[in-house]
Amino acid sequence: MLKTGIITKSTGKYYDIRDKENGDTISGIIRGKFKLNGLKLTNPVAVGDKVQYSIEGQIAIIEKIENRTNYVVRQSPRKKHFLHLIASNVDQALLIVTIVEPKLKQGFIDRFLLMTEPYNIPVHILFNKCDLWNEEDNEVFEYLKDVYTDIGYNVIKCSMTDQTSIDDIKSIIANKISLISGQSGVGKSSLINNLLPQLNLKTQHLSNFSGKGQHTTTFAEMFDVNEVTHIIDTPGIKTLSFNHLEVMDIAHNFREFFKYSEDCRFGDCSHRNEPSCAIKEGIEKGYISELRYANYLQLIDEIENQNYWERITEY
Ligand SMILES: Nc1nc2c(ncn2[C@@H]2O[C@H](COP(=O)(O)OP(=O)(O)OP(=O)(O)O)[C@@H](O)[C@H]2O)c(=O)[nH]1
Ligand SMILES: [Mg+2]
Ligand SMILES: [Zn+2]
Repeated sequence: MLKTGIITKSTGKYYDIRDKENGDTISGIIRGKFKLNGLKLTNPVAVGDKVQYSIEGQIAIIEKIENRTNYVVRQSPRKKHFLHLIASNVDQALLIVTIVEPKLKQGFIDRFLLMTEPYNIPVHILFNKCDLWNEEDNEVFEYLKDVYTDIGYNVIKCSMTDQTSIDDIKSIIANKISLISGQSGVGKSSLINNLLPQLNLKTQHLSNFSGKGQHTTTFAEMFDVNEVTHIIDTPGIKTLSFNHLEVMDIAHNFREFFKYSEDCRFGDCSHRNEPSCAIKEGIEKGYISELRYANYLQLIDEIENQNYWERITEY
């Protein structure tokens, strides 16, 4: 008889499974091979996965992964031809970014949104550490806030030193499973410590603020705020590449481009040099963000260069 449970922690080789019946947590491993859309995965099972398992001695053997309602997946940072699952079956994502300490990487938000868009996972973009902002930083925030609220994302500014911020976030996460993600050092674990002080998670040392330092959180883990509210802490993201995608995948997952693209002359318009392109028209008229467009161009160039390089080195 197989038991059922949910993955609450993934360390690469071992997985914590919380049993559905009794709520106990047991450590498990995977048997067999699992793929995702024909692509290899560095971690076949992710936090949030619902699994069936058997028990052999002290250890659980994961035999089956139940169908996912959604998942967030990235290209593996170490193995280019592998995918890495960040989490599965989430209700929403909290993308934590900073303007300073560490500096926001150009294009990072748009790259992140490429991972949540295929399943329409709602994203709240939290601009953290606003206690450190000067006037200029505030202007950057206001600018970015407009860019992302215009296309339907919830944008807030917050600080982990401010109780009102924490209360706002508490109401955002209530009764949901939330993925907490972002670059290293932005305050993901600090947020979770504020929500669940008893956890006392390790956070980055002040001297390490450059963002180039070590990642403090190294594994994804789900924590329970209460019985119906769960949050998933994840390791900081350094870079996001999308060489497993095609240009049209990118075009379709820039949500406002997709919306207006039905007015492009060509059905497969890449919005670059094609005539009568509704996206370029939208930029001229001001209803599509130039910043989003610049980041889009950068992404599709990257993909094309990569694919070209792979073709000519494949013999
Ligand atoms: N001034 C200020 N510092 C903050 C704020 N939030 C977090 N910090 C500090 O930023 C540093 C990094 O925070 P962490 O919570 O470790 O960041 P993280 O996103 O979990 O980092 P990784 O686990 O490496 O991905 C810590 O020293 C925190 O105390 C904030 O709102 N304001
Ligand atoms: Mg952390
Ligand atoms: Zn177009």
